[in-house]
Amino acid sequence: MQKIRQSKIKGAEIITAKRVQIELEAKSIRYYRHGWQSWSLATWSDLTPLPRQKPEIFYPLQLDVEYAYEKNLHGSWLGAVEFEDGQILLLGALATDAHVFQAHDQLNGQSEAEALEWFVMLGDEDQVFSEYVRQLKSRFGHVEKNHAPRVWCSWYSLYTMIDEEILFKTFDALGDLPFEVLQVDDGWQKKIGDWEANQKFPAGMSALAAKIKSTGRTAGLWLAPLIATKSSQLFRNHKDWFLKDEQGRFVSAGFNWGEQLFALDTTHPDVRSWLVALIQQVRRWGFDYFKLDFLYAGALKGKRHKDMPRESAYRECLKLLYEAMGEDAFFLTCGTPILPALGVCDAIRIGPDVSHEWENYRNETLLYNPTTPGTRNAVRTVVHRLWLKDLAHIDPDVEYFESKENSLEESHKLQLQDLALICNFKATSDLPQWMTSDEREQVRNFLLAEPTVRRLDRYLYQVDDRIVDFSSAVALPEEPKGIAKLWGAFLGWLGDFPSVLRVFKWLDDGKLRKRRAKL
Ligand code: 9PG
Repeated sequence: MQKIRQSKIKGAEIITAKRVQIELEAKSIRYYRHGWQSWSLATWSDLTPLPRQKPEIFYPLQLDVEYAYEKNLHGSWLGAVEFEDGQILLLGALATDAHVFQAHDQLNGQSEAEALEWFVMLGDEDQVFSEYVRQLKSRFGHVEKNHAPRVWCSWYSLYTMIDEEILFKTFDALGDLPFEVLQVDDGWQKKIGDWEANQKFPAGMSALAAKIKSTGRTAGLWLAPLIATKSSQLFRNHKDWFLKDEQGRFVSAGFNWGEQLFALDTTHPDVRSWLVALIQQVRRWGFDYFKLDFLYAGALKGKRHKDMPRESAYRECLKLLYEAMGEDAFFLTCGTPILPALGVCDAIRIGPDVSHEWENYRNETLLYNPTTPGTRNAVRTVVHRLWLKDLAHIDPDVEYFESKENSLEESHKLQLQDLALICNFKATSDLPQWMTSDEREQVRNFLLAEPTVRRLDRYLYQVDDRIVDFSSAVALPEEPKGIAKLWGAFLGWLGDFPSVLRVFKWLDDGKLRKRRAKL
C-alpha cells in the first residue's frame, strides 16, 4: 500500500501500487462518483452517501453489483474531491479492474487485480480531468477512424413493437432528412441469445439491410451478444458456455424482457468462435453499424474458463468483436463498463436511457433510482461524463423533436438537443409520420448544425451564441421522508418479484401495441 499526504502532491503524479491511500488535509465539500457502466450514475454530490437505489433485482444491469452495498462514497476507476477553495483532487486508475473510495479523510484506490498505475493530481477541474484523459489516451489508445454518424434509431418511438412493414414505411418517409445510419433496435430477434429474424420480419435480415441501403444510408443493428434469457435456445443448448460463480451457480446478469438474464463466459473458446461467427453473419446480412448492448455482462464476477480479471476479460472480448466487424464498420458500445471500452470501439453510450418523461416520481424519488429511463437521469449522468469526449465518440442517447406522442416540455427537449450538440453525436427515434413540417425542418437543421462549443463552468456551456445551463437538471432528487419513504421501501420490495415486473411489462406492451395500431 502506498500512502501519500495531500500536501505532498505537486502537479500530476503517477504511482504504481495495488492500493493507494491519500490523506486529505483540507476540508472537502463534494465528491465525484463515477458509475461503472453506461447507465450507472455519474455525479458530483455532497459528502453524505446517497440512499441505495431500488429494486435490487436490477443491480447487475444498473451498477457494479460487487460494490452495491458499499457504505462509503465510491466509484469505478476514479474519484475526485472538491475542497472549499474550489481545487479538485483526482485519483484515477490508468488500467481496468480498479475502484476508488472516500472514507473519513482518505481517498483510497484499490485494484481488484495486480498493482497498477494510479494518476493523482490536484488543481482546477478542467486541468485535472484533461491531464487524466491525456494519460488514459496513451494507455488505452484512441480510435479516430470515423466521425460520429447522424442516426435514426427505432427504439424510442416503437420500442419492441417494430416490424418489417412499419420500418419500411418509416425508412421511406424519412425522405431526404440527412441521416447517415438507420439503426434497427431491439425487437427483430427471435430471443435474446437467438439472433435470427422473428416472424415480424418475414423477408429476413438481408432484405431489411438492403431496404436501408436503398435509401442511400448505412444499415445499423442492435444486438446484446453477451447475454441470453433462460428460455433461449442458446442457453438451453449451451449451458456450459455461461458464467458461473465459485459455487457453480449461474451468475445473474439481471432481469429484463420479463426474464432472468445470464452472461456468456467470453473466455471460453467455443463462445469466442460463436461471437465471431455472429458478428460476421450480421455483416453478411449487410449491417455496417453495430449497437452492442448489455455488454456489462462480459465483466461480471465469476469463475471463467480462462482465469483473468473480469474487466480485462471483457476488454479482450471487445477487441475480438471489433476485429470481427472489420475496419469499415462502426461500433457503438452500450450498457458498457466505461474504461475497459476505451480504444476498442468507436463510440460509448455515456448515460442511461432518455424517455418521454423528464422525471418519474416513483422511480427517481421513491425508489431513488437514477439509472432508470428518464430524460433528467440521462442529462445528469451525461453532463458528468463529458470529460470523456477526447477518448471516444460519446453518445448521450437520442433527442426528441415531435410533440404528437411526446409530452416533454420544449425547454427539456432543447436541453437534450444542446447536450447532443456538445457531445457531437446526433440521433433521434422520432417517426416522420408524427412530425409536423416545422418539426421536420427542426430535425434537418439540428442534424446539419455544427456549432462552436465552449465550456464556461461545470454545468454551463456556450453553444454558438447561446448559454446553456444544466445546473437545474443535474440536481439529485430529495431523499423521500416519512410516508414516502415507507411507500418507497414497499415498492422496492415489490419490484424484486419477477411476477410484478411481468405485470408492468404487460401493461407497457399494451400501450405500445395501441401506438403501433394507430400507424
Ligand atoms: C433495448 C434498449 C435500447 C436502449 C438501451 C437498453 O433495466 N434497465 O435498467 C435497462 C436500462 C436500459 C435499457 C434497458 C433496460 O435499454 O440503453 O437504448 O437499446 O436497451 O432493449
